[in-house]
Amino acid sequence: MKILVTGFDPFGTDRVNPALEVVKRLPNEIKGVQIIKLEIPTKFNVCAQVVHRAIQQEGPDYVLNIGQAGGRNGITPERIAINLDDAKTVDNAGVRRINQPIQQDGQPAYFTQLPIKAMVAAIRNRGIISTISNSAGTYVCNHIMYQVQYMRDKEFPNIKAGFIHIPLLPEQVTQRHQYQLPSLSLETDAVGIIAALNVMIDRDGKKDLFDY
Ligand code: PCA
Repeated sequence: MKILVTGFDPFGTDRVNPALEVVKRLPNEIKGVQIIKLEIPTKFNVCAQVVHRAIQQEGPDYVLNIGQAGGRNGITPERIAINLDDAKTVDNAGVRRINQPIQQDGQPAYFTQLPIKAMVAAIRNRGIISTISNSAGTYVCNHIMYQVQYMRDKEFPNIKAGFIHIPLLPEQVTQRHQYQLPSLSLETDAVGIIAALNVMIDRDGKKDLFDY
């Protein structure tokens, strides 16, 4: 089995992205499952092209995209991706997409195939705050989650995919001088993401908790 895990590069005023940093820290293998790590650009469409190429090359069983969510206080697996780009700011290519569907012939929304309830439970078991999120926003993170689901819909039906948002790092909060914002250390991010990956591996082929 193979899991492709991606992390976005820094965007906006931030110089680091915890998503990319945590991806770099992951082991190359968990329980005999190969973990393929990929940096992707915080750019509409381009990020999807990069992931599409990696899926073609690697043929992963799972795709897990990870991104930063400033203001969140825990590790939040996303339940759903919607067919809409509506950005408050430009992406790393200087593009701002407003009220635009991502794919004309895609579904309005796609649910993740990941066992997000079991993932949340496992992350909490490590003493880390974790809740399911019901919106990945309308910026590049929702975009990539939607695009991977669209690829699954049209081209790679056997892939299971999903997205996890993680909080800012303490140093990002300090740099912004927005001291009221919550943060999580990279060490804790890594513990949480590894717990989530273990659940994905253990529950492969089984239903999610509470789905019975
Ligand atoms: N977070 C942004 C895009 C890249 C990232 O890490 C988002 O939540 O859309």
